[in-house]
Amino acid sequence: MRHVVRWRSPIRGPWLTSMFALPLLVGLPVVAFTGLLDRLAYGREQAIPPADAVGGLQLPWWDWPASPAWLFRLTEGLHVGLGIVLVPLVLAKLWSVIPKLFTAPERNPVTLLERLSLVLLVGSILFLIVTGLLNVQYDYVFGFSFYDGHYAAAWVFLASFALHVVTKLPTMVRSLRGRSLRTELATPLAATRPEPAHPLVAPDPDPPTMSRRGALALVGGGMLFVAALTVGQFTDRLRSTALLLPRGRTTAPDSTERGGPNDFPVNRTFVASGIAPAAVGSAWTLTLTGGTAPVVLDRAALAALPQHTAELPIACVEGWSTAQVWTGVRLTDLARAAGVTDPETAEVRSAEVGSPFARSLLNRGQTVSPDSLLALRVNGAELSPDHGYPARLIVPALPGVHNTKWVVTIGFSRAPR
Ligand SMILES: Nc1nc2c(c(=O)[nH]1)N[C@H]1C(S)=C(S)[C@@H](COP(=O)(O)O)O[C@H]1N2
Ligand SMILES: [Mo]
Repeated sequence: MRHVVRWRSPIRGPWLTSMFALPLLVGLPVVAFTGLLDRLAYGREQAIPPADAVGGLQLPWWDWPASPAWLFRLTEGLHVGLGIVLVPLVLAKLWSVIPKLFTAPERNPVTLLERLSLVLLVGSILFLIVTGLLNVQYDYVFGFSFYDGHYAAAWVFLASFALHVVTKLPTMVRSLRGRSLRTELATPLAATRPEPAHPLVAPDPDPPTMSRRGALALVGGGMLFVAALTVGQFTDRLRSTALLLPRGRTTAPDSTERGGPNDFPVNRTFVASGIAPAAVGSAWTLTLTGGTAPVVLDRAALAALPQHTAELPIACVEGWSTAQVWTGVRLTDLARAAGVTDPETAEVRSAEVGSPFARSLLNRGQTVSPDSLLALRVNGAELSPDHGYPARLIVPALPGVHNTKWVVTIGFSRAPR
């Protein structure tokens, strides 16, 4: 192989690369698997349809369950949280193999194919990181669907990752066996020498400026730092520390809700929804359909129905999550009020128009769960306008985005007989 550029770090080599690779070998499949689960949780007929196959790649669909209530909070939290924490490690791994990407491959089909799979692996993982981070930080800044783009790239990643693991696993094991971690951890800068000759090892290295243990500590420290900035996204008590992910921190700083029962993250504020205040004022009504005739309830009638309280999370696909205590009317009680005793699905609509989040379609398990509520109150107080007053949907294990706020209609379908 011919070196096009000269790389001089004396600590680059197969052992260091393998040390970076080992935790990725465990962590990246977890990120990928939970990401695919999140897509399943999103549902196939939901408002922003991930519905149909992207490029012919279809997941086997099954109905996302409504129990345990924390399921989506866990899968989404793992996907986004672990995905973010692994970024320094991915970058370190890329740094460690960079000479390989700049050597001209031999012109035989096998090495060319291997090189192509590496390009796809590196390209897809960078694409996934960038789109994922942008989606957490900003509303849809892409010229394409985040959902479809991120999903299609995930398949490119999975295929090239699998090929990479199969072809490189023996090298990784051999490299790790070749040096003792204990010895490396005891080796200071002054005693740091290059690994034996290898395509990754610089032929004429510069003197070391960092030991291998220093490099491991730098990357590990970077991961811990990122983790510390991220953990507040998922932890109500540490919310204010979530510096990396500003949308999850709290309600607006100038909000009158600060410190009150409605002080938890808001995705879209009432003002941003564009709903006319009169539409959710004293003239507001809820229309239930699916029975022989529509049933219309005002808020007093709704409040007079049996009220049920449950602690349920909101877990946003953007990564933040929170758990709050919600009180409202069970969907099954609303179905009965509508004249549907054995509901199959529920289609919930908001007073908001023109937003993909203004409609939510629930499967049977989500419709009949005893904790699935049309909530009127949170933490013992009336819902604030930002959290969906007069009424909002809250369903266990449902992705946050489908917990529609400012609800005006619920349509039930009957179980087929
Ligand atoms: N009508 C409507 N409902 C909505 C949204 C919206 O923009 N419009 N945002 C959804 C999203 S993405 C999330 S994460 C949750 C957040 O609920 P919260 O703002 O009460 O915390 O509301 C969901 N319900
Ligand atoms: Mo969300």
